[in-house]
Amino acid sequence: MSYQMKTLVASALLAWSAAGVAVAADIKIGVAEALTGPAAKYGVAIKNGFTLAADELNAKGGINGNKIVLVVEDEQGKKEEAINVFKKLIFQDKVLMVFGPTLSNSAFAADPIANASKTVVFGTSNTADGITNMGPFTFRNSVMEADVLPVTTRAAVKQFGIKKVAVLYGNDDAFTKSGYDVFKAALEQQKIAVTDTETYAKGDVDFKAQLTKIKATNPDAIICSCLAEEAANIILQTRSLGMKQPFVGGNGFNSPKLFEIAKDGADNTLMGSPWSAENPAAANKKFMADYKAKFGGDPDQFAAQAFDAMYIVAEALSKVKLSGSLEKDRLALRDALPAVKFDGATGKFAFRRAAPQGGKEGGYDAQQDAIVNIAKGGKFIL
Ligand code: 1QQ
Repeated sequence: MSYQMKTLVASALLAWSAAGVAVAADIKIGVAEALTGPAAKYGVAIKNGFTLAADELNAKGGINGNKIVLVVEDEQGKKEEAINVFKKLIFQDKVLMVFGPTLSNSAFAADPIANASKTVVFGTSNTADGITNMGPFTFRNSVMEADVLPVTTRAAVKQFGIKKVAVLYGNDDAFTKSGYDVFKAALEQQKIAVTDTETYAKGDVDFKAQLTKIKATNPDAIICSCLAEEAANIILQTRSLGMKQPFVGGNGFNSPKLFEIAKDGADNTLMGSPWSAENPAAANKKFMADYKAKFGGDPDQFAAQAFDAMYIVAEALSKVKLSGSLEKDRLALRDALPAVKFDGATGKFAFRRAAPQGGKEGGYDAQQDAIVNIAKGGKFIL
């Protein structure tokens, strides 16, 4: 099209919209996830979940006739990259909102940028305490460890008659540290003795020193606040030391990566999650079948949460009359989101307002029940 033609078409569109006739526009949504690096197993599943939902929504005509366009960036599971990517999406690409980042650790670095620029940031996998205390523009549909781990611990006591446990966690990651704090409180509250507490650092691959100490204290189970790859290697090395204890883990365990590495060494691991492949609800069955058809593999919890999150945003956007002013539209989305209720692949969902902290307004957490799963033969079952 020539320049003159383009100008003509543009002014015709403007005249149209000024006359109150809706003009279809793209809705740009930023996706900032760990697509490479150790957290990529989570991040790629998350990206797939968004893609599946956005494609479905667009195939049905988009949102009030407007097409969803995902602007996808790789934040590599690193704080600095999450900051860079958030800045690019918010200031350069001028997206309406941002999904991500994958790890809580990165969210603590990047979410303040979204809050300062009054742009919704929606985490679908951030479960550490304090995420939504970063400000009123932070939302998540991932269920926080504080809501999941006490339930999982109680189930472990019931299942295995546990009286004393050893605890192992990563001490330089926001999620694994937060999970540790929550486990510690739950164990105290449920009067379960701790025989030993051990830590490791990001990137560690040899856990034998810690595990040998744990072995000497003869716990009934091992509590592990760990991301999937570390958890899997810890389990493998536990078995190679001849230890048979069951594991109890958090959200980080819920990845196919756990079984790719630990195989049936992970049997009897307990993990709490709102999503299960065994949930027979129609919405979940359809999600699982469509995911498999599109990506050639089975979805996981993280794909399911991303898929639902896109529908939650779509529901909010369906109530918003987009004005074309980015600032106004970002605020309108922020104001429409809290009221959304949804029943999707992860079941019934609503938002719950986070309490203000340090004089700062809170964002919105997930109000959703966790189901405790147990690992058998290389997968989690109910
Ligand atoms: C967090 C998590 C991880 C397991 C993300 C995939 O829950 O960092 O909060």
